[in-house]
Amino acid sequence: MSVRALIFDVDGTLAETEELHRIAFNRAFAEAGIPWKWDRELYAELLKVTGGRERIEAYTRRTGAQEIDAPALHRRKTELYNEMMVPGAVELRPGIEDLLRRARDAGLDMAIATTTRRSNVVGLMRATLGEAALGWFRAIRTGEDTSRKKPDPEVFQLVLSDLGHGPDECLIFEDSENGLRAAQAVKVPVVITPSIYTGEDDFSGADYIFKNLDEPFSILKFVPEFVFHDVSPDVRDLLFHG
Ligand code: XBP
Ligand code: MG
Repeated sequence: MSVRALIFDVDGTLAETEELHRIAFNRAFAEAGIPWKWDRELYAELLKVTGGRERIEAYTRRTGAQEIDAPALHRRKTELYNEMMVPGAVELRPGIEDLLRRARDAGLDMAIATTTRRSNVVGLMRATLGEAALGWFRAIRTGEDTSRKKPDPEVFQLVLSDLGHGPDECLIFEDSENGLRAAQAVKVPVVITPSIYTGEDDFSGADYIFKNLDEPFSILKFVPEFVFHDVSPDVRDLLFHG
């Protein structure tokens, strides 16, 4: 395999943004006078449902609450999230900026495949690498482009079609089991870096699992059946700085 494109999930992979999402949800609930407060333990559970609106709808069903306007609440949550997304609010995860720059220098295509909203991707880039960094990505597909969210593979299918590369020419970076299952469905090799909320997820079948992407010592484990030498030197160089 020769890698021609790197495809990145956003939340939990590029940055630990789920804490900001959680705070934004709680602020939107408080503003609307809804007596819900999602603590970290509950939020970890609720993350099994991808998509913020879908998460509100699932929680509404679970609590039996009446008169919850999930689309309006979610719109407000997105506004609050973007207000909070200022420089310094979150950092990119260790190794991400370096990996993006090295991949760019190496002439690889890069893409984003996320279930979150486009404005949140723009906000994250603006607050970290600067808005111009959005231009580093040849394809950006978000929850607004799909009718089904991860673990459904739709967002990855769109990105693969945008890029025009075969699955064996790409590498997907994910932090969650939902993301891994979506990636596996399109038969693209997957690098997992578990995030603060996904450490207990089932990552069986992942090609690599690293703590972070900053240095070789961050390897959590190699999946036993994975034969490292089957992978071309370009992947090795990217992940291990040569
Ligand atoms: C991230 C999500 C998103 C965010 C909230 O999944 O599930 O729903 O929690 O974003 P992934 P929105 O990292 O797999 O893309 O509120 O904008 O949906
Ligand atoms: Mg994620």
